[in-house]
Amino acid sequence: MHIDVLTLFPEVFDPYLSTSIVGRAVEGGLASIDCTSFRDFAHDKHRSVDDRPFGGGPGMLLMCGPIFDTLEDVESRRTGEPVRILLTPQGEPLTQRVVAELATAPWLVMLCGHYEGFDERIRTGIPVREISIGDYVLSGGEPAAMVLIDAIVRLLPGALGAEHAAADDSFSSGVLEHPQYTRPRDFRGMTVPDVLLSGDHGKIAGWRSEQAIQRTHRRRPDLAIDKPNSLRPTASG
Ligand code: 6GU
Repeated sequence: MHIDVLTLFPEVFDPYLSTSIVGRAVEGGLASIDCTSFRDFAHDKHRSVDDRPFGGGPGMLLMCGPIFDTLEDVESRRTGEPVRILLTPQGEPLTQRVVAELATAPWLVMLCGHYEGFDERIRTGIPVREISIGDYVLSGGEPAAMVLIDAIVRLLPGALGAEHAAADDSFSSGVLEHPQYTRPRDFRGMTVPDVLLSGDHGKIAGWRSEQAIQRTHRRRPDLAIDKPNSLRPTASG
C-alpha cells in the first residue's frame, strides 16, 4: 500500500511513522508513506496557503489553488486510482469497519485540513471521502491522519507478528478485551485470578470470554456484542 499525506506540517509525521508497528511495516516494505506540504505549491512569494473568508468572519481558510496543485502533482507521480480522504470533523465517523475497508486500497491520498477550515470547493471539487475520528475538534487533521494510518497499517498482512495476528482473529467478535496479567503473580497484594494459573485452557477461554462480555455490557452498552464476526476489534489499548 502507498499512502500520500498532504499537509501544512509534514514534519510532525516523521517520528510517529518511523516508530513501532507502522515503522516496522514501512521498513519491511508493506507500506510506503510520503508527506507533501501544501506550502511547496503556494502561488506567491510569501508562500501563502490561506486567506480570509468571503462574507467576513473570523479566521483564515485554506485556499483552493495550493491544495488542488499539491493533489495534482502528487497524483501525477503514480499510476492507478487513489482513494482520497479528507480529514475533517464534519466527516463520516471512523469505525473499524471503515478502517478495514480502506486497508484494502492500494493507494490512499489523505488531505489534512487546518486552521479554521477550507474553501468549500476543496470538498465539492475533488471526489473525497470525508472522515472524522470523533466528536471533538482538533486544530488540524494531522493527528487524525496519524490515527487513520496506524489503524490501517496494522491490518496489512504481516504488519503484526504471526502470534498477535492469530490472537486478533480469535477476538474479532466486537467485544472489549478481557483483563490480562503478567508476572509477578502477587504485586503489592493484588493477585492474578486463580483460573489463569490453572493450566486449564478451556476454563481460561471461558473466563476470558465471560469477562469480555461483562466488561462490554458495563462500559460500552452501545456496542452490538451479539453480532458474530463484527469487524470491531478488541479494545486492548
Ligand atoms: Cl479528521 N479533523 C479535525 N480538525 N478535527 C477532528 C477530526 C478531524 N476528527 C475529529 N475531530
